[in-house]
Amino acid sequence: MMKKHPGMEHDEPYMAHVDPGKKGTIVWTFNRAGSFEFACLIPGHFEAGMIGRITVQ
Ligand SMILES: [Cu+2]
Repeated sequence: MMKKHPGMEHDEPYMAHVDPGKKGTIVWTFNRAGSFEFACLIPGHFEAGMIGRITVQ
């Protein structure tokens, strides 16, 4: 989706856009255990490894 629409705004409570050199905070509340992935959606960043995994026990 981001490759098709690179100017797409990310303005959902579960998303953050952080300028280079800056910091941001997202608060996620999990209501079940499991393994969850998160990633940067800027085109090429996911492929470059800007991904992570959270394990909720
Ligand atoms: Cu990125």
